Amino acid sequence: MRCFLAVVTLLIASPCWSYDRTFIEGANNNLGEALQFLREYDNEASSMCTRVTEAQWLYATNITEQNRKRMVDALSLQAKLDRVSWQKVIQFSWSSLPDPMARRQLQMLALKGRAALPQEKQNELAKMVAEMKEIFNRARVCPFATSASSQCDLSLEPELTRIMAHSRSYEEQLHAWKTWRDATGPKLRSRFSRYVELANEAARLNGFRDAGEQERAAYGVDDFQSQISEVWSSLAPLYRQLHAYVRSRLRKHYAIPHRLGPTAPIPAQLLGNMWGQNWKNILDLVLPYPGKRRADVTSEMLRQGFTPLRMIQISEEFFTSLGLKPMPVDFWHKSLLERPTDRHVACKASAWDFCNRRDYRIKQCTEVAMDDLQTTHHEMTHIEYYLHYADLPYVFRDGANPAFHEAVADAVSLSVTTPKHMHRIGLLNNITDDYETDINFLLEMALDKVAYLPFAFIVDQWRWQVFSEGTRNMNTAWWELRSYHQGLLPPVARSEDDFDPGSKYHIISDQPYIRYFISLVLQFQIHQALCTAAGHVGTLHTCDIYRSREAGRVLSDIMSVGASRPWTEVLRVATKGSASGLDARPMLEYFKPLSLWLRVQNRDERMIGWVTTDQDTALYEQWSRGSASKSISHLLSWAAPIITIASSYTIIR
Ligand code: X8Z
Ligand code: ZN
Repeated sequence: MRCFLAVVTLLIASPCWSYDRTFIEGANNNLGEALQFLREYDNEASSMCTRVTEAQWLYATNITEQNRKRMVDALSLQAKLDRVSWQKVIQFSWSSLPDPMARRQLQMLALKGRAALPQEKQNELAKMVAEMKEIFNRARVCPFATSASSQCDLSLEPELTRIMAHSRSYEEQLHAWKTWRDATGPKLRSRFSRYVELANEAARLNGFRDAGEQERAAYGVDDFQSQISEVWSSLAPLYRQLHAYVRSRLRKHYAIPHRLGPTAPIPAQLLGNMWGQNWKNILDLVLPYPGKRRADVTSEMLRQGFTPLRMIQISEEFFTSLGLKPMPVDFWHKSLLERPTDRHVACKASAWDFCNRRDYRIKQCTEVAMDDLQTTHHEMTHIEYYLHYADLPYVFRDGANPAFHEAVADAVSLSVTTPKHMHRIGLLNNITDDYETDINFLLEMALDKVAYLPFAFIVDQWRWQVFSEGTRNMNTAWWELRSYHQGLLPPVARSEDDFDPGSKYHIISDQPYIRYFISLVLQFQIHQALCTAAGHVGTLHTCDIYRSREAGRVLSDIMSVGASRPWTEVLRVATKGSASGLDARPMLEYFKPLSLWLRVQNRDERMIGWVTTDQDTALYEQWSRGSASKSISHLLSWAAPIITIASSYTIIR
């Protein structure tokens, strides 16, 4: 399923990938036997997937201890099948088989996951991750204002998330920020260190240098690190403009010159989100033209008597208008579209493929609201993807790379979010076509997408650094990246007794994160390709592909090949040859009007970027200056074009 419990799947996406490493493979080069194995694997893995997904669905839609046990049992059976299959795969001399599709499937299976670990270590790794998730999920903190009757029972969702989003009190946000880290990090640290050892051991048994290299191999490009760094370098100037503008607005709102100076990094708790990764919750503090607020589509939906079912039907009509597939029978019978009142469910929206070419479902506790309408379109894009690659072998039933599913779903959302689309589906009376409304719209989009770029970039930069260099000074390394790339600082002193990366679920639950960075950039490339196909004229941010059969064909071409082709080739076909790799330009084009506007707004700012002083770094730096500078030079090599080091200051322009 998408956007639920992520299954870690590591794929080598390109058969022409030529990284210099030793693959594990045997001597059997009998093609007939290989094809026979793949047929059997396809049946077994598909049935197992159906079984596991049913158990996961049951648990997610009725959270009981009994259902949890059933799910765990199913998952351990699946792990067993993976192990046995892996043992069979590596008997083949797969890299020399003459059939390219068989070769590709075997290669993907051979290099996937942690099946190379001996059983007891695999169990230990699974136990470590399960314990970390348990600690994370059970963490509770005390409220800010305590009284004799108050209980220390606030959890991340929904209470702390709400405080971070809606509180405008510096101290209350700081309290939520700090107590969440106190409740998670210290308990996770040693388990995380052991997890790193085991993940590395699995990767090495698979022929990789470490687990980071194994994760990067999923993208099948030789110079992956430098490609993503280059893309981030191209986008960083836009981020710094946004950062400078938001800092100036926060300085006005909070009036705390001693805590937030005109050239300083921003205290990390002020951005409306527990990790400062997405800033859309502070829109009210930074909206450029408050008199030109977006029309309230939600109230129009309520006025028209919308229901969750109607929202799903409208989403389906979006796809059929493109010439894509209607939802299948089981979808209508089995999806969960509203929060049930008789049982506890995991409400996070998700799209499910039961791996039997029949059963596809959405789970969403849908409220009648504009955001939820966008979510129904997003989740339904995942279902369209599943339907389009349904006839491929099991191994290929996935996105072209680990970011593609999200990128395609978000590309569709870029159309659906436009005021033009809301107008076309009868939810906006007229489109206000003026500059100020446009800038408001783009600023809101930037708080969601541009603000998120550096966080999405650094999570795995940090994790890969830990995988390759070890688990000493993990918290300092985290804050070096946070301050350097995001321009954020911890609001209180940190030490190596803290483990702030552990406050983020994806890190402790073993979920790769770079896919979110790739997806951010890729979605604008795909959006542009769809808009070109649709014959859109005008600025990219106003494009809505609704009712364009040509755009539908491009989407269908992307989705139908699943993971059977290298993603670079899929992109080349989608963009009619104009791109075959990650490219920042479409995202820059989308935000061009905002970028120009920000430059004007920021003209009197003392600095576009931030200076991290010795006093700032003393908040988190644990080691001597000598090793700190070693670490900085490591950073320099990732982002050389955007940084100048002057004495002990980091100046970013
Ligand atoms: O994890 C998620 C989704 C599941 S794919 C809820 N997201 C990332 C995050 O929360 O950090 C969506 C945005 C980025
Ligand atoms: Zn998604």
